[in-house]
Amino acid sequence: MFGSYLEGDFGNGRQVSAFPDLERHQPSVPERSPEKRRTYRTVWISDVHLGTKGCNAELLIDFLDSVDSETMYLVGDIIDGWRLKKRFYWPDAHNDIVWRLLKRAKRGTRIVYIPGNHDEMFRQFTGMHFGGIEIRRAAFHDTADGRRLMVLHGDEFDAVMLSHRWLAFLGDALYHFMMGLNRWVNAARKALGLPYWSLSKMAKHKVKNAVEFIGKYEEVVARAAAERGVDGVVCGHIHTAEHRMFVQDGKSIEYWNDGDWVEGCNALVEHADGRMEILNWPEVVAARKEAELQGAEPGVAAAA
Ligand SMILES: [Mn+2]
Repeated sequence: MFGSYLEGDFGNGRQVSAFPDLERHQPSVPERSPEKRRTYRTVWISDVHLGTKGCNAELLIDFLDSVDSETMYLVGDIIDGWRLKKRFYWPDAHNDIVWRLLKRAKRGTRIVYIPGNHDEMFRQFTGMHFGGIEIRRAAFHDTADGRRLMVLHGDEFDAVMLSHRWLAFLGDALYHFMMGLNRWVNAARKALGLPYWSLSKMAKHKVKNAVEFIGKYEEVVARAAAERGVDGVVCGHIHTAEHRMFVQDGKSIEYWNDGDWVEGCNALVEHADGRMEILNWPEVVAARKEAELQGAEPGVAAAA
């Protein structure tokens, strides 16, 4: 199913084998030199949805070729097994991402993969290692400045959010429609030389029910983290990158969501001193292109 990368039946057989020979198989998009990368202590990404058209592989490849870290958490929904079962879709760029992740593990990055609901077929491998990637159901991360964070995908809280289920159904159909629209809008913008633009990011901030749902979700997750006695939580699942602070029993709890690579294209990073930051990769790319343009035309830089 995954060519020479991951072989196995993701329906009933539920097996994964045959990892690539990283030297013999080279990615279709050549990897940029690993020397020039920005290095962080930790990187969190989730909701990549490999195996769907929604996955923004181009931006993720750019991110992986630009950033390195001591530890990397893959916070679920990396491969979309649900969609793959319905309709097989696996372009070369998706292999390129798997190649880059395995290569990164081989180079010494500690990679912890916490499967989500769309890649729950990997949950049965909890506690095992594949190609240097550790599979876990959840993890605890200690930051450089001594905070303890619980890391999990976040679909665990869907049951708690049952009253909002109608929204989830409506949301799914609407979401796929909007993602289609998002691709068309961005193909047009790209042709015009305009930077990437997120349609649903705007919509999420405009639609009252979605805002309420997300706000409630964040609170539920943060409260659960507080009950576990940690300082905060990192999750994904709702495709909305966010940092919020909550107070539970007089103790502050931090909520982080690392976003997605379907339309927001965000990653969460921890700097060497423990400071954390949400990166918006389309903005980083736009800034880099702007700088390159100014570098090429000194007159423009001077005027700006
Ligand atoms: Mn999910």
